[in-house]
Amino acid sequence: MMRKRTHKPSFTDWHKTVPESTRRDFLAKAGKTALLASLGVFGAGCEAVDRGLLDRGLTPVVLEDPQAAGLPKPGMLVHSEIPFNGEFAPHLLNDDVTPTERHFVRNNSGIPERAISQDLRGWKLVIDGEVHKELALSMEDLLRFPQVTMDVVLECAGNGRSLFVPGISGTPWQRGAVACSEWTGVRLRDILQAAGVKPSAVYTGNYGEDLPNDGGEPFSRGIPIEKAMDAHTLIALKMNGEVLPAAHGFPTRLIVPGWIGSAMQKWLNRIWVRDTVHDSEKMSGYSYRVPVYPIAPGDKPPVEDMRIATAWRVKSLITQPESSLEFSAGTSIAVKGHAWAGETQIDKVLVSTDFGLQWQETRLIPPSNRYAWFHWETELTLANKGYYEIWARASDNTGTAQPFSQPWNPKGYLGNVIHRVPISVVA
Ligand SMILES: Nc1nc2c(c(=O)[nH]1)N[C@H]1C(S)=C(S)[C@@H](COP(=O)(O)O)O[C@H]1N2
Ligand SMILES: [Mo]
Repeated sequence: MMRKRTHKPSFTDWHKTVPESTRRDFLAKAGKTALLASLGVFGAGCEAVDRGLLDRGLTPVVLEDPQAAGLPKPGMLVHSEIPFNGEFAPHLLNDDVTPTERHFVRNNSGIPERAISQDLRGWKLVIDGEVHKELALSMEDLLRFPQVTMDVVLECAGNGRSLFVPGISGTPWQRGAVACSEWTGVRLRDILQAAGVKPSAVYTGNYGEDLPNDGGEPFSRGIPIEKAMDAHTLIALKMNGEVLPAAHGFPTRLIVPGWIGSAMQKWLNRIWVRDTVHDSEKMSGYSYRVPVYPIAPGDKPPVEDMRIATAWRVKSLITQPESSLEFSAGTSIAVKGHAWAGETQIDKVLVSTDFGLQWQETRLIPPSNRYAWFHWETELTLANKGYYEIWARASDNTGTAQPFSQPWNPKGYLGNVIHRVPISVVA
């Protein structure tokens, strides 16, 4: 027997999810001119926009309606509409393979028009730089290569940012900017081999069709050539068996298993093979970089002491029970979740209900393939009434386990502090 408590603890603000009816009028209500001005796109007033004189084809990209791309997804916690960022509560992520309608969305810019209209006309994927033969591949060309299907964890580097103390600006992801969907596509290695990688190749510079609203540098990141040549690194053409949805990168995106989500370029249209570490804006400074040594919370190390964030750390999520449920004393409580570990292997997941004094093992269910998440489950019985927290702690085959307190870094990346789910037990 369980029922929902009426007073939820304040750290689970899922009721902020945008309801169907209000988001529809978001742009209208906000006032387009005010919105543009607030985004710093134009100075005060853009009369042509305000008076509806620009038709869709001429609409500034910042005014693209997320709805055209099927956003927000029902039940999503929306952090921002332009660019669109939204995630799901952990209890909505219980599936072994995350359905597309539960996969978080993280955009740095607008969704390209081509993706929204699913239009392949004029689309090519260019491979250039340190290659013997430059390629410009059409979708038909890509489909001629062997197609590979894998379940892969995709997690934003900033997932869990809202749990860092002191707080950090940026999208305040809770725990749901992670998913494990099924991706189908071509091995990046096969494409690079077709182009003939020169010995001078060091890194890729990946580009997509999305352009920033402020006219700045496009979102571009890269990966070392060794990771690009790994058999698991894909140019994905499908997600969960369907052509890539607009929000997730139509027509192609990179899947770089085990690594932070920003490595997985969406709306991919160019891979520039470079003879140096990719030095775009999003590879430099404090972007997607973490200190090389531990720092005190709130400190900002000099930029030369920052390194590029790559693989995820060992991590787990409790997907059942949902936060803040009430149970009767003495009943069995099913506890479930997932665990994943970047480039290492999950070894075990332990759970505790007494703030870490005692731990119990969970049953581990290995995934279908490497780089997909493990599932774990157990049952708990709490004999006495009271407030409890279910804690889950994963460890990997190198003996590394999740921390109890989040090590801090200036941008709130790679958060992997243990997940704690509050419940109450009544007599
Ligand atoms: N072209 C492009 N690719 C991108 C991004 C982007 O803004 N533009 N965001 C990246 C980041 S930071 C993440 S976490 C993932 C999110 O993928 P998803 O929206 O499919 O969940 O895409 C990555 N690829
Ligand atoms: Mo991200």
